[in-house]
Amino acid sequence: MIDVVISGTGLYHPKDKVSNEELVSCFNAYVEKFNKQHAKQIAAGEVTALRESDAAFIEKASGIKSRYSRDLKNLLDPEVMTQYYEERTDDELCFQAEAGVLAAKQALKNANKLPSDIDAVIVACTHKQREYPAIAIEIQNALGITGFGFDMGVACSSATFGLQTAIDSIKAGHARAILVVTPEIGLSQVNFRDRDSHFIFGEADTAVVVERADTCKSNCAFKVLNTYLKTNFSNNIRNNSGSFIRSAPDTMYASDKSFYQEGRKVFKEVTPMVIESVIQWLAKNNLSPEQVKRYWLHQANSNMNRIIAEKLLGKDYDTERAPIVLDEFGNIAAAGVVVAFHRYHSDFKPGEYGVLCSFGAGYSIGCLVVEKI
Ligand code: CO8
Repeated sequence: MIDVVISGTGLYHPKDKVSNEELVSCFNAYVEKFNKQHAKQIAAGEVTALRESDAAFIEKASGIKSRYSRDLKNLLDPEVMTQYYEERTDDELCFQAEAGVLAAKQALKNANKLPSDIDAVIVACTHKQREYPAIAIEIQNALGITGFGFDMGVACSSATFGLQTAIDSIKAGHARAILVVTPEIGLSQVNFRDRDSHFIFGEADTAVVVERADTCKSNCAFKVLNTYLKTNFSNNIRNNSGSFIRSAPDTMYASDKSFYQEGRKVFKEVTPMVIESVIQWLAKNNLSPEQVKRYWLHQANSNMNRIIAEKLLGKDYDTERAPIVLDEFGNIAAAGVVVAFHRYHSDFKPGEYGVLCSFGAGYSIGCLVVEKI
């Protein structure tokens, strides 16, 4: 039996931070202009007036205070309200691969590994900049890694599903070590004119080195005791953009071709699913929720994470046991659990347990039970 460890993680994010207030001020300028332009139709009941957004609501309902953006200028321009990505030639490293490489280099350094020690790259994230060639193969090439690479995605659970795939590959003897890279570039998939969701997302890029325990040279590694995946089909988080988009030009830019959700339903349905699943999975490892030092949870909503942590650890739980990074980053989709782990693991002592747990569109839940070695 081959033991597998997480031996290093990396994080890269754009430098520009956007506060709720800045985002709301841009949104409300757009609302004011729209309502003025359509005043007659609104008065005649032909058009519905848009409602303003509110920074205090955003923080209270989600816990989000800021997020990082790659293009502040256009994002905060009420005439544009989206990020632009400059086109590059096919000979240049693409935007997403570049972000992935930056995170991957840091993960390799933290794992004390060279590219020659790695046998595969899995890009596991929500959105891809292009259909093919795989972003993973471009990252593999940029880092000088031999072996194989492929892209995969399960929205917010992409990283945990990718980690299980990598761990299984290593256990099966297909690779000694694998880089799981999660470059979340999803702000281009957000409709910043939609009051319900304009504040939710941010961008960040992560990478994780997983490898055979007997090759590990890291001074901070976690043995993977078990991994668990679960999916339940739901339409409550959806994005209908995809390969058929050119076949329906009339609806190419319709609102269902970007992120949309029934946020309240997601909250109510996913929260109990996560609690029940984690308790069951821990029991399979003869662990009680209390024996787990830290839960690195998906970072979508701090109220959701609080309810989950209260059920697992009791009402008065120490908040360091389920740390929040979404206040700074917003929802960074699949990168959320990895950022929480990356920021909050250095205090672990050998023998202490932790749980990485993602949840989101699908619905999907991915869970890794780990032990510091
Ligand atoms: N400003 C002011 N008021 C607002 C705003 C706003 N921006 N938005 C809504 N309101 C109002 C509503 O109008 C409503 O008032 P009224 O009843 O008078 O109309 C009131 O606030 C309450 O509205 P909601 O019930 O919608 O608000 P909630 O309390 O439910 O909060 C949340 C909304 C924060 C969205 C919350 O429901 C939530 O976080 N739910 C969990 C959702 C979740 O986790 N989703 C996962 C999404 S991500 C994912 O899984 C993968 C997709 C990856 C995409 C990656 C892209 C980068």
